[in-house]
Amino acid sequence: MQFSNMSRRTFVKSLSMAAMTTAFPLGLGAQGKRLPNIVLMYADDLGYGDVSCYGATKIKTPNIDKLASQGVRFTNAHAPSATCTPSRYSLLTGEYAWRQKGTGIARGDARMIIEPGRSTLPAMLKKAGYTTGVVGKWHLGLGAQGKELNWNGEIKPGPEDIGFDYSFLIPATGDRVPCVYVENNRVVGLDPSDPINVSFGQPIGNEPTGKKNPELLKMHPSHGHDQTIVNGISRIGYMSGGKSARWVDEDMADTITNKAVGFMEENKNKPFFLYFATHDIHVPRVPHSRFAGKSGLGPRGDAILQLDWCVGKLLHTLEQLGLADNTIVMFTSDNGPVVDDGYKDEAVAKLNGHTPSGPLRGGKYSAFDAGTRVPFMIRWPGKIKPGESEALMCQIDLFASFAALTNQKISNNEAPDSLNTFNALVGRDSKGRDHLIEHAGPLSLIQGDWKYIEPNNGPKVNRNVNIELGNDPKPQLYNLREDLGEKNNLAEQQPEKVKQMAEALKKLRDDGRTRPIQ
Ligand code: NG6
Ligand code: CA
Repeated sequence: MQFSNMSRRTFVKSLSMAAMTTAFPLGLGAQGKRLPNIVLMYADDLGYGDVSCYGATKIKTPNIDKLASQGVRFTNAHAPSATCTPSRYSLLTGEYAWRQKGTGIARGDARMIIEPGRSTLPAMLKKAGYTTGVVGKWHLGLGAQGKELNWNGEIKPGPEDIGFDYSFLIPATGDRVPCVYVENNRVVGLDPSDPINVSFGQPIGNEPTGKKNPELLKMHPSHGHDQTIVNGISRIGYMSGGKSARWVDEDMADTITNKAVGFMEENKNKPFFLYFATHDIHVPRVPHSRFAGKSGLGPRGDAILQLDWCVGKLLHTLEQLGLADNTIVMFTSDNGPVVDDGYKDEAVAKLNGHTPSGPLRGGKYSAFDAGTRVPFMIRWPGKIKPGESEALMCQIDLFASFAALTNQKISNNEAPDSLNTFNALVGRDSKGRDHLIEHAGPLSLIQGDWKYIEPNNGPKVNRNVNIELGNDPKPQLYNLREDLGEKNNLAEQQPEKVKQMAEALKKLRDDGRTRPIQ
């Protein structure tokens, strides 16, 4: 076990040695005790520096902070990729998304990217006896590959074909059509006499667009996002029909939070897994009037307050249902932060000294660490001693780690890149992974303190979003312990290290897997 040969440095600052060595039984299910519920709160585009427990001073996130203070707060935990679709693909399948074509940012009408029947995190937990639900942003495609997608009938395959018992979805993103919810394969509130049509090529129907009718907008695009107008906001893509089913952005957080609460209430007497994927703080940022104008940082800050409220509401529900003690709660984000991601929402003008990336370089889309290093915390009262951990962690490992917890065997061809880091997750191992591949445009390899970014000819900066992408035609090598902000490229000084890491990355890529064959 990793635990036995870990370096007992001062990584886990306030965890006592006693807590790190006290064993509690794995596979509780096998021993006849009720398995703990698992709630995974997955924020969108929330950066390492966006919450006060990670150092933000211009905004307060009391509920997220409380969760962190009651559990382990990780300082070196990563989303698998620097954008949404590949991160979620990897989270659910335990396979690095870059191994498969078609796992980039999905269109609003993309067909399902994860093939039906495939072994996934929810399918594995379902086998272990869990009732599984997904509420919120999906962005992994719906409907059969190669077939027409009809939004007016049964939309299949969907989440239930990869292990979810219940689903309530924002099909893609808040800024992509169709702007409707899909609950258990059907658009919610659809009037059959007003069918939905969606297009990501030619305009469809005769509805106003952001491009032609800017006078109708309550929020204007800064780049892209100038197609069909829904709720006064122009989106990516065209849609017509489905008027009665269209969401109201201001109510979105309440809507999905209520669905998540309902799922927990309904399943309170049996083990459940809830994957709660928020729309916040992705664009368009249109929070409810309870939060609008409250942060002083514009809608982006207000969306952070709203997100924090959602976290509080879910935690409160667990208390009320008497489930808090027997529930593992995690909170993290799908990729790093972006300030202007396509709408003129004052996010840049009102930053007010707030630093969404914290001490890290880059942001969403970037190979620099802010692309993937995100807030990550886990609470399990009585089982996990509160503290802080520097272990190298990745969301891709939840599959193998929870398989270990629930006594599920995973075969060699399942979840090929998911490592069992359960001991690190619960604060008993201060090291976590021995390596990690980060994914933006180029791949990066992290080994110990070192990070190697492979050469890439892409642009250095994405001018629209004003983020350094970490692309460089030359190799980059950083010592993250000494240079967390990746300012000092040591590649020329350390050619041997570069060679070793480039070869290691090549092998991990060519092998098609990173979990050793057993
Ligand atoms: C980009 C969008 C951006 C956002 C992103 C996906 C434009 C110009 N930009 O293409 O606004 O939607 O895709 O974000 O259209 S993610 O968090 O879901 O990956
Ligand atoms: Ca995202």
